[in-house]
Amino acid sequence: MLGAEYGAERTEGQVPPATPEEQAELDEMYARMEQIHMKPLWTQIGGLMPTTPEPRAVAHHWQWRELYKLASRSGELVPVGRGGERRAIGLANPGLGGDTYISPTLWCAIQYLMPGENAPEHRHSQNAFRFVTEGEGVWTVVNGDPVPMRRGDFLLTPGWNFHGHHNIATEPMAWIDGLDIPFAHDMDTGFFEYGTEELTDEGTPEHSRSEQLWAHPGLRPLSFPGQASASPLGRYAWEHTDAALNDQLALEDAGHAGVVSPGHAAIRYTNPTTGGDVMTTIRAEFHRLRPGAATTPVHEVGNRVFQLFEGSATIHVGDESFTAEHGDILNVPSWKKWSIEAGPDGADLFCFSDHPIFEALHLARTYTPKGI
Ligand code: 1HN
Repeated sequence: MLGAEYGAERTEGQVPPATPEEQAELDEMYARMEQIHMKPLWTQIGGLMPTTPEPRAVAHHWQWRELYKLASRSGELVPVGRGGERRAIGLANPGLGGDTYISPTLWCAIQYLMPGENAPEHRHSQNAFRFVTEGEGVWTVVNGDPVPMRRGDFLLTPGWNFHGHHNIATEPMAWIDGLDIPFAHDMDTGFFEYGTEELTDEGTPEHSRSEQLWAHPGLRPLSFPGQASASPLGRYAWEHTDAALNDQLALEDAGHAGVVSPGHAAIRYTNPTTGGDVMTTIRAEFHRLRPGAATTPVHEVGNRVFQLFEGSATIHVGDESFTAEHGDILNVPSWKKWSIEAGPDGADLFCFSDHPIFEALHLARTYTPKGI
């Protein structure tokens, strides 16, 4: 149906019926093509060039309760250290053939660090972030700068920055990691290097050096002019995200512009040197819905991943609906219509996507169905 709105429905090529003799010749030709690794277009064009995107990835819902239970079990059974590097357990989209890909471009994992544990330093060209679902007590050390990780914080490790983590608390801590590993892997662009086994700075400052420089609203240090392709800010503290969203809803209450749509406040995390996305391959946002409010349904090129942070929501993807609670993770494959309806206590959702890739390549499209 959506295809029709984009142009004429596709018609299959007419293949004239073959006599037994002709069929034998065709079979022989196709067999020879296969032998020397050729494949004709006319047998596959519908799959290669669908009218609108037909993702192999499916929408899938992972329950935080289950993820956490298994991450915690792996904390009892599997040490963290050099070689394995991280106690991170990736989410494998059931449509993607067993690869640890939540979408064709994105990796999403739950990571678990026990009290007193260190995840050793390394660096890779893949871009990475962390979002803290709950807890505190871990510092991630990025290029020697210890960055506190607390509930609701969004933290960056852009490609090729050394990073390791240490838990100084008396409790284990879990968070989610997002990386562009599938994109780097499938495009053969990945590089990796070990750093020190011990962290370069085991300090536990209240604010990272990157926040001291870059976390003052609208104010940039003159010592770092120009644009950086990745945000130099290592931590987007929850208090700022929360306040920004509350203020949008307060403006709505007072009858002023500010929300995306009725009852729907949202922010995008940005690179303070450009105002654009935090990293070249990953976009990150936070959405807050009032009780019962809903987002506008939309189709988009690219892949989104949501984590339900607080409250509850029904997430509609294509013809399916999923009920998400605290910590649950759900992905939206490219071009599947999606919308979110908040539960009775409202809904706070963290969201990341690969949209910057498609915007940079001028492949981005969105489509908002009419009459809804
Ligand atoms: C990585 O370095 C981290 O630094 C997390 O916490 C997940 C998944 C694959 C490869 C490297 C981290 C990762 C990762």
